[in-house]
Amino acid sequence: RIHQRYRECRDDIDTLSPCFLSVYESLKPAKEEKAKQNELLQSLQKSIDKEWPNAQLHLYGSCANTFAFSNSDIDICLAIDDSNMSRNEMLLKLAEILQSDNLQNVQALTNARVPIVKMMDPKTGIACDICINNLFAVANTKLLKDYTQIDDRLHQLAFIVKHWARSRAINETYRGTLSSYAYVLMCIHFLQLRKPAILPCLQVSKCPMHIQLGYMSSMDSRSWTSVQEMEATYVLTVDDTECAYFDQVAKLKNFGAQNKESIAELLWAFFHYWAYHHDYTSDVISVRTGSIISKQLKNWTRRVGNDRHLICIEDPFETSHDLGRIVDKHSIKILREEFERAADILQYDSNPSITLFKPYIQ
Ligand code: 3AT
Ligand code: MG
Repeated sequence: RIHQRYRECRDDIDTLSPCFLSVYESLKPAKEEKAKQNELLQSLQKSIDKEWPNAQLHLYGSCANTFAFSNSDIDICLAIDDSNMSRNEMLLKLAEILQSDNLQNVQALTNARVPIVKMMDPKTGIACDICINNLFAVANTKLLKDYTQIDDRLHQLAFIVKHWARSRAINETYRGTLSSYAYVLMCIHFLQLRKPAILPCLQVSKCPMHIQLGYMSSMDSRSWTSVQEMEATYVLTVDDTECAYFDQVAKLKNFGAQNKESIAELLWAFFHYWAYHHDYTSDVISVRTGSIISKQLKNWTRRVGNDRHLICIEDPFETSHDLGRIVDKHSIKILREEFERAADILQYDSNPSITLFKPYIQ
């Protein structure tokens, strides 16, 4: 480990970028998919309006945060203020509405961690999960999407990491590995910590200003001003928690320009970080502060019930929520072996953009 920790990046690393970029291009969904999703959303909104005229449907998850592959399922949140009904009653009623609208395979999963109605639209073939009043997910979806507007390398890195995780069967929360949402947060955090930084910390009002300004030292004066003015321009209050951050990201378009690292170098460094540098015993990654914070500070030092905190990823808004808590003794070993495998492939393999994604056969 010590030896790997200090190894230098291979000399030909930049020649690998075009291959990774073509993998990335092949993963991006076609534009028509978006149109089909919107069509479905509008027709669902019409069915809901008849029963609940004040309810709103919001897309969230990968189809709304720009990190969706082709043919992904879509995640929808029904925002409704109806104090006469419990959430389960609403879910059952929603299932009834959808069924009478000829949607297929309608199923209400009232006991899931996030209770949902599942269904499939026979016209477009799109599968959908609908949850109720999960507004944290709406806010974190927008945060992820806003980060992607700042530097294209986030989108490239996160797509490739998601594809790798899916190919290697380590994107399965029901088996104790990480969600897509967790992988995207890992990518954002990694880019916040590059030197010079590729991404800022948008939840800046909670973060000491000198840290932000330190990152910006070599930028032009116009961007400098916009960062000094960086304050919460988006606020959504969910269950007494304020989800607030600076969302005028068009002003931060050049933020990462000082950093010239290519996608291949970033992938190399990302996997090396998680394989050989991250301190799994003491550290928590925090997109909210754009820094590493300690497990001690969060009181995540030992197992509580089923939450083990063996890899700690702080949720940017629900800050008591560790996205790694589902990872257990067995799956942390698998994850770390996969990080090491990926790091070693990027270091030595002659064809890493193929080998990296070799499907894991169970
Ligand atoms: P896929 O392309 O579907 O794999 P996704 O981004 O849709 O990726 P998920 O299906 O894992 O990701 O989750 C859907 C959204 O739900 C993403 C995020 O807005 C929210 N979400 C997922 N897991 C959590 C969590 N543990 N805490 C808070 N929000 C979450
Ligand atoms: Mg999803």
